[in-house]
Amino acid sequence: DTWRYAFEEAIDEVQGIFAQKFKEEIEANSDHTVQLFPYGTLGESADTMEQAQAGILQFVDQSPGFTGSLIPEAQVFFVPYLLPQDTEALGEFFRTSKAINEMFPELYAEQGLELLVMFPEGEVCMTTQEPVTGPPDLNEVKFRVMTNPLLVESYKAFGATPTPLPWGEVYGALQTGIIQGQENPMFFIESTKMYEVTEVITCAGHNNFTTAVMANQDFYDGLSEDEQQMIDDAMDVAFEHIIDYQKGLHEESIEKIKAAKPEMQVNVLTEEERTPFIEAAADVEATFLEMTGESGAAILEQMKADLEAVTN
Ligand code: 6CS
Repeated sequence: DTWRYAFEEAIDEVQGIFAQKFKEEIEANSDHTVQLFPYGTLGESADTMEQAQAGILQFVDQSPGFTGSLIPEAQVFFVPYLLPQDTEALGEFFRTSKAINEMFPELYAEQGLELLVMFPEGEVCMTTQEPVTGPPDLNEVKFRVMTNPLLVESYKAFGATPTPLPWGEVYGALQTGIIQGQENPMFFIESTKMYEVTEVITCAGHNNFTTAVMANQDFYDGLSEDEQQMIDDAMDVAFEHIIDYQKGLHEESIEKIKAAKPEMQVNVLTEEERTPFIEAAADVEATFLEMTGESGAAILEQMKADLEAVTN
């Protein structure tokens, strides 16, 4: 039979490359067919999540940027400066983390979802109209964030005026001046041509984009153990493929942006310039703990232990 799998990006963007690898593995190892639905074919991210929960879709890729409104603990990925920028350490963290591989699956299960994998999509950088060297430069800047309460808190702490919007509205809102900034990994800034509607890219090292792939729980539970294992194995293969695929992608994307728009500024903040952003992160962490109580505190503590294990 056919398994339907929706994701939040185009077929040739990171989530699409991952999904294609998964499809290839499943189709090589079984009689199942995987039908891929890239961003835009079934609505916004919130729509595909509803479809996966309802069992219309068997698989969905939704980043915690959106899932945070459904599973508050998933907002932990928006505590600034929690994740390392070192891609080796980051890959190892997602492979080995107890928080990711044991604790989060229980929380997703409460929403009718079998969490299969989480993977990184690259350092998140800001794009704005004016240069940003510290929080005062974000004052009065209406800054688009994914629809996630903690991300709103982050950008408040960074001095901006956060504006949560679904992805589909971002290009137009920047073009018409309704918003003046947004953040995303470099490959996505390039592929979606965010550089056409902003002038400056600023990398402050505050986050790395995380995404998650899950299955409808009833669908997954109804499979044989062999089929479940085949899915888990295909996810593992796709995970290693996507980590490998992203090597050098950030730098290549900067080159492409500069080729397309030579006047685009790309700034990497110095340690000193980062300091006020790092200081603001403590307030965001405190807000995360207020929002999520004991369960959030347990996740955060475990994540810190898991990160410690891969960065030392
Ligand atoms: O900013 C967003 O909404 C989108 N960014 C990425 C990198 N993937 C999907 C998501 O919808």
